[in-house]
Amino acid sequence: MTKTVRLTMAQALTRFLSRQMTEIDGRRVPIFGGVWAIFGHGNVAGIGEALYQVRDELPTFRAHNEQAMAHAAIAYGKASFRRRFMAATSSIGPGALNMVTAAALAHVNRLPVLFLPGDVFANRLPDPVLQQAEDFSDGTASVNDCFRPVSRYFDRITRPEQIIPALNRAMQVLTDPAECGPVTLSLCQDVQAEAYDYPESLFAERVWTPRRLRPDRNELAAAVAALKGAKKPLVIAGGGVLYSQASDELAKLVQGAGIPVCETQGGKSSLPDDHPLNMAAVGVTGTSAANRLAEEADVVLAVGTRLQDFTTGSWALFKNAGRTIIGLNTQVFDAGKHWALPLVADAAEGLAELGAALKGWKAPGAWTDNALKGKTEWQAAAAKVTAATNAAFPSDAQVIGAVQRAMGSAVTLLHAAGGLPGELHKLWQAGAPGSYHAEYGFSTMGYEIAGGLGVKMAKPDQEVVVMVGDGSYLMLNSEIATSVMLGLKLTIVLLDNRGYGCINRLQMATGGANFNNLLKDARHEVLPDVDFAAHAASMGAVAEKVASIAELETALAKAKKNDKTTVLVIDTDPLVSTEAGGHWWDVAVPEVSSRPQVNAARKKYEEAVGSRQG
Ligand SMILES: Cc1ncc(C[n+]2csc(CCOP(=O)(O)OP(=O)(O)O)c2C)c(N)n1
Ligand SMILES: [Mg+2]
Repeated sequence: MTKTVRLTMAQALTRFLSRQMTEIDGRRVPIFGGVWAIFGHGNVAGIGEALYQVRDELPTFRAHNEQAMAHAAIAYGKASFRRRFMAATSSIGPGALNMVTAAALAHVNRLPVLFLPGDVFANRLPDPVLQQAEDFSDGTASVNDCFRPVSRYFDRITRPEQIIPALNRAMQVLTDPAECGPVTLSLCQDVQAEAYDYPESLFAERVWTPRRLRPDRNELAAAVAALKGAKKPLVIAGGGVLYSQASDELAKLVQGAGIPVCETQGGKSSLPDDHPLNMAAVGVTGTSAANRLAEEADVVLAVGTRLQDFTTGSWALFKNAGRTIIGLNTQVFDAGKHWALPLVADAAEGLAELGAALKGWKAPGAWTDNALKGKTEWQAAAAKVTAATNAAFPSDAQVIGAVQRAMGSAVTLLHAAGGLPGELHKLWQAGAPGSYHAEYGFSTMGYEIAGGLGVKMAKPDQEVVVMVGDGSYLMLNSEIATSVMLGLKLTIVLLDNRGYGCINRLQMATGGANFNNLLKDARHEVLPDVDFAAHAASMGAVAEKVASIAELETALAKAKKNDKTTVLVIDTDPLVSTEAGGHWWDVAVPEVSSRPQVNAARKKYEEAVGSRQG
């Protein structure tokens, strides 16, 4: 007879989660770092009670906003190189839907997170319940169906025993490098509380280790042949290099063969910035060193990247008509993009096997020398724009320079939206793998602060520096209070340019009038003058408005020594961004307009689109 234990579905679920383990540096640790929860109707009585039962093995953390707590959970998974992750549970209705944007963020970025939103009654007897949306034609629909397109695996649990296969599938998706993404188990509230005789074996401790696919023999041979024939090879390092922890294999391959490397937003810090072959950022927010090579490259080895438009310059960056792209990726979908030669494999395994097969082969010396020269030129250009200044309204680049000088490269730097991602991608000098944390797949305003909290939970010994614009800060800042409450220190640098600076610049670049982006250009009776320092201080942070770059550096040095979340506010210039480097990006400009500036921008746009190489 199978031994069973009588538990509610919610109790079985939380007990199961608490028994899932992984190994980090030879040490067995729980694979779930904890559960973020905001309780309400639909989860307090079921999941809430069950989380209390396991609170010592599987800690629960309380947040202020469901989207933000999900950001923290996702950032935790990213900062852990997807080896560990978190869950997030909400009440039904608005609490659940607040997590949908975060689910999309995790989906786009291929990051593991387990969503446990409460759902309406499976038995439907009390319908319509508080917060239930009624569908006139579909009795099975609930608002949680919104999670379907933004989950890698979605399931609605309408009977307690369904959780058994659902948890099996959930763990497969969360731990598989190719499938990895958000899992949503939508938990009907009556079913959470229903008891079932679960097999005891369900709660046995399991240890999950990341799957490392080795390349197919034929695909490897084709990739090696392409690389051996290359005169101008280039590696693009994406986030997959970091998740696979493949930096050593990458360095070995490119050093052996003299191949320059450039990095996507997700892949930045695959090699340290000062590695001679690291040309740093590629694409729309790329360095001149990287982009010049990308234009000429005849074989592009794209490792662990989705090749999104910021990387490919909307597919106008690679100008060598005879180029071959090799897609080294665990996911077939990514490996074969744009007719790439697929090399389906784990990044570390794939790079190691390529390295072995290429042993003794070297890229033409002139190509490698040209790369090294380009890097030196770029470094000079970058030093110029990040140098200290006395300007009353410094540029983002000058603030980045100050943060870098004060904090060094050993911190983990985090950003997500606004003008900062482009500037940081170009200019931040990253150190160890994972020390540069960009959410630039979904570029979600409001990821920054809560994301920083998740990184700090994953790496408690690291200084976590969050750089954020005034717009993102105003959108979602409430987890500052949580960081103070949990004693998890963040250093937040807030750049106040009084509006949506980067979108204002994009508006101007597409011929638009200055309209509805900067506060001064938006309809107003009173021009807002938000006291960000007072606002942050009200949540318990140490907060200060600094008047100059020099003051910022002093304040950062002070912040390094204290152990409390610190918010430093600096006024910046909304109109300036770094001109060096960069590349065209496809943003559709109106075909007809009464504005001559739009017509001029359209003309330029058509020229750019016309020069795109399929
Ligand atoms: C949730 C969300 N809404 C809208 C956008 C579009 N968007 C991208 S950047 C941006 C402005 C960000 O303003 P701020 O944080 O002040 O940064 P700045 O552009 O001024 O550097 C907007 C509206 C987005 N990325 N995310
Ligand atoms: Mg702004």
